[in-house]
Amino acid sequence: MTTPRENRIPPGQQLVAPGKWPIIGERLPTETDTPWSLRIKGEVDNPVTLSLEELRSLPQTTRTMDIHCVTRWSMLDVTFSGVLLKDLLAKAGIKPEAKFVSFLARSKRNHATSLNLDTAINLNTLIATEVNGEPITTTHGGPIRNIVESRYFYKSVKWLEQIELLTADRLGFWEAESGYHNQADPWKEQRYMAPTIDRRTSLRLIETRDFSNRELRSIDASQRNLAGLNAHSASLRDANFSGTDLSGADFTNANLSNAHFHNANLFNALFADADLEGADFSGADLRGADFTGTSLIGASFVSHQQGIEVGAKIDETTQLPPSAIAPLFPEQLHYVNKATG
Ligand SMILES: Nc1nc2c(c(=O)[nH]1)N[C@H]1C(S)=C(S)[C@@H](COP(=O)(O)O)O[C@H]1N2
Ligand SMILES: [Mo]
Repeated sequence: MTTPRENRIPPGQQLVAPGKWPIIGERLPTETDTPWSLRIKGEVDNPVTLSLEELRSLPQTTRTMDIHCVTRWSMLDVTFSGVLLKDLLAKAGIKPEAKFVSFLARSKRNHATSLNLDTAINLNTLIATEVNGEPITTTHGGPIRNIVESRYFYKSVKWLEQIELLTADRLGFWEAESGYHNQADPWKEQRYMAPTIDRRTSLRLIETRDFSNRELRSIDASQRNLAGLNAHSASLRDANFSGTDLSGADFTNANLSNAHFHNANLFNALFADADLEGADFSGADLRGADFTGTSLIGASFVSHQQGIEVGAKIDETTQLPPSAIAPLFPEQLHYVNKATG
C-alpha cells in the first residue's frame, strides 16, 4: 500500500515546484587536482580508500525517497543510487567500539555531519553517486554524497570524502555552529536544539532594543514592543517574534532562517541581505518593508488556520524584488503576486 502524497509531507513543510531543487549551504567543493576518493577510517578493522571507480564497481542499491530540508521545503520521490553504508562498512569491518559515524566533506569549512551508527545503518544510508539515473551534479554534492532517509537533509553531506567510525559523537557543522538538532527527525520537527540563551538575558536585551551582531538563536521575543529594534547582523534562527511590534526594525544582514513573524508589525522594517529561509510572515504587516537581496527559499506569507487564510499585508510599498520571490513555493508566490498586483 502506498501512502497518499499529502500524508508524506511532515509538519511545517511545503512542496517545491516540480523540477525546482534548491541549493542550500555551500555551493562548491574545495578545488584540488586530487581525484575524488572515499576514505573509511576510525573504528574499523581495515581502513581503506576507494577511488570513485572502485566505489562505482561495488554492488549498487537504488532507493526512492522524500527529501525534507530544515528550511521547510520538501521534494517527493527522488531516486538515489550508490552503495549502502552497511555494505561498505561490512567490507571494512566494524569494530565493536564503533558507536557513531561522521561524514566529512571536501569543502572549505570541512563541513561534516554525524549519526548514531545503528541509526545510520537502519535508515539505509546510501553513499550515492547518482540521482534519478544521472551522476549527481557538483552543486548537489557530486560525485559522492551520503544520503540519509527520514532525516532533515542537512544529515546528507555533499562532496563526501571521508567516513569515520567513532566511539563518541562529534557534532557536525550545522549542529555545532547553528544549533540544528542532532536527531533531525522531520516527523518530530526536530529542527533545533533547545535555546542556549536564558530568560533573564533575553528580557534584558529586549529592554535595550539592541540585538545587533548577537547570537540569539530561538530567542522568545513574541508579543513585545520592539519598534525600531537594531538587529543588524544578528543571528536569529528560529527566533519567535509572533505578534511583536517591529515597525522600523533593522534586520540588515541578519540570519532569520525559520524565524516566526506571524502577525508581527513589520511596517517599514529593513531586511536587506537577510537570510529568511523558512521564515513565517503569515498575518504580518509588511507595508514599507524592504526585502532587497534576501534569501526566501521556504518562506511563507500566507497560512491556513482552521480553514481561514491568514495572509501578510503586502502592497506597492513592500519591496519584494522578483529575484527574491522567485524561489517561493507555488502557493506563496501566487499570494505575493496577487497582493502586489
Ligand atoms: N558539504 C556540505 N554539505 C551539505 C551542506 C553544506 O553546506 N555543505 N548543507 C546541508 C544542508 S543544510 C542541506 S538542506 C543539503 C542541501 O543539499 P542541496 O544543496 O543539494 O539541496 O545539503 C546538506 N549538506
Ligand atoms: Mo538544510
